Amino acid sequence: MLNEKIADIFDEIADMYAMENIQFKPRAYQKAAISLRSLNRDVKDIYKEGGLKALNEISGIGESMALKIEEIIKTGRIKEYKKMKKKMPAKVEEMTVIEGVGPKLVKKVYEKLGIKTVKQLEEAAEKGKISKLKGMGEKTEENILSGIKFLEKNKGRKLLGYILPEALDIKQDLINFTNDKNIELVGSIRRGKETIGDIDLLAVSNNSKKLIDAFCSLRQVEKIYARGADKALVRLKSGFDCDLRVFKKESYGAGLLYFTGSKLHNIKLRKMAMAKGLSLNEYGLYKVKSQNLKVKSDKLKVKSNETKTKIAGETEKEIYQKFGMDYIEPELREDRGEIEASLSHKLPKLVDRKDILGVFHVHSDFSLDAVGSISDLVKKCQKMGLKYLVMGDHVGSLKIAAKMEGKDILDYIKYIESLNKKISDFRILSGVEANILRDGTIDVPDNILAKLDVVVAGIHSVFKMSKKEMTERLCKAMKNKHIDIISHPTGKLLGRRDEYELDVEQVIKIAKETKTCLEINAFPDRLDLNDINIKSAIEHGVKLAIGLDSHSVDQLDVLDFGILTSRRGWAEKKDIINTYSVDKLFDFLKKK
Ligand code: DGT
Ligand code: CA
Ligand code: CA
Repeated sequence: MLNEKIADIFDEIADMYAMENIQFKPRAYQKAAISLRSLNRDVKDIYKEGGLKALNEISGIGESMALKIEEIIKTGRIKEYKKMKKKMPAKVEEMTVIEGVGPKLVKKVYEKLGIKTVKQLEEAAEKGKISKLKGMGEKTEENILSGIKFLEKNKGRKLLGYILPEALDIKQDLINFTNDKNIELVGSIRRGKETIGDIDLLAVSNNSKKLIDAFCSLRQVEKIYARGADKALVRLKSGFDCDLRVFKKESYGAGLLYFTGSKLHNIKLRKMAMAKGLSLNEYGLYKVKSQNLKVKSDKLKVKSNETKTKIAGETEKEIYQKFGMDYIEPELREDRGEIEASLSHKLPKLVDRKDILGVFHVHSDFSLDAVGSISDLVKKCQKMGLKYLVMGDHVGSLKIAAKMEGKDILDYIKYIESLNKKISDFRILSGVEANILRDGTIDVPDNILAKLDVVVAGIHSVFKMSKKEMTERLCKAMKNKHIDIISHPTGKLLGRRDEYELDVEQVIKIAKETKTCLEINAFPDRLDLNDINIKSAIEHGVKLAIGLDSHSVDQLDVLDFGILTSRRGWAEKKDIINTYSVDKLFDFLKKK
């Protein structure tokens, strides 16, 4: 789709305006980019049907952005962008992906040192040239280097949130193409892991040639690495690798089990099989009998001969059953105690999409930071079968949004009340996301926090602190009785930066003591808390809230990633407050 290409250009233009200290313009381009990325139709088609007017009607796209889109559709380029690129030939987008590198830094290193690429930036930092520039110190230089290293270390792995839609598309195309219904995503995608190495598909078919041919000729395929009778490996145009393996019906379960992984889970199962005189591979579970055969020849030789009888293979469930185990959900298959829990019939009953009644931490255009009005968000939530929506627009002094303070927040609460009067069988809760300052305080007065239904608070600046200081900062915030939920508690950005220094165990302990919820941030770049921390929080009796951190109506769909991550953390319905009814939620919030 053209949408993605235009969105990338808009992002770059936004950065270039930010370089020049031009206000407002960057925001318009960024918002238009978000809105283009979340459209599920090609803008080209929208334009063809309804012209400029239709473009203008897309939420988040104003008149001037509509004109830019028209220009690129008609002429294939944007004049303004070409002009800017001449002045600033550095690869702005490539460089600003590095944590700690913003547009202004890019401008400075280009103007002073002629740096245009990440590679040149790395070389200059290594030689100590950056710290010598005015206004930059050794700290900046260190940050640049560690940011680049982090990117390199994570190269090759993609975020679940970006790869899953494409994987589902491919699966659906294959199903449509071949009429074979039994095609499944396996590997780390089926386990819902936060980052993914490659897409794995598994199919059942008696005509594997037809399926392999269809797979290799999919429109998404760029290159075929390998192609055999029952498997193929391709490179997709989007840059991902994708595997397909075809199985016969009688081995489907064993194939699913093997290729879903994880490797550690498989290895443990295979060892258990061996200890029982069984053998497990991707085709089935077998009983092994070894007999000593006496073979007559010149000398009497004793030869050991193994015979294998298949005892299970068609479904995963029957294989687990042969081990005396309950079925283990894919999200748990990491060898983190699930095999033992299954053997003693103590597996958790994982939270499910249908248990979810409401969503937290949703941004809207009220604070000018997101696209989509609260009314539109409500409509989408209702379509999703939800009963309530807890708003979470930014407030306080943070620069990322138009400042919403004091009276603005009161207006926001009133506005939400007025909307609530117009809808039935659904409730909007007034809520905000506030900033936890360096000293653990919040930059919104208590009397205003008290008027909101739900206060989410998170760290959005000053990430570099000692472990002790950072832990105290978060704990102090949790002791504030108005704060209900801590957003993205560990602060990591997948593929971009690690967690800040933090004693997570201590945070969990204080969360329990203060009756504060911790967030499971569902946004693909965050997924924070992660699976391991979720499990630990649950073991300590802390309640968790799936927060979407969405910035457009379509982004409400990230809920699915929040659920997958919760399940990977062994969460049950009772652990996740999104499963509470509105009444139960209010009761719960009152207890703090
Ligand atoms: P990824 O792609 O790095 O995100 O992770 P996975 O888990 O999808 O790994 P992948 O694609 O290499 O392989 C898919 C599954 O196949 C994996 O989860 C378990 C199984 N598998 C692959 N190699 C081995 C192996 O050497 N031993 C065993 N037991 N299983 C394997
Ligand atoms: Ca994989
Ligand atoms: Ca693979």
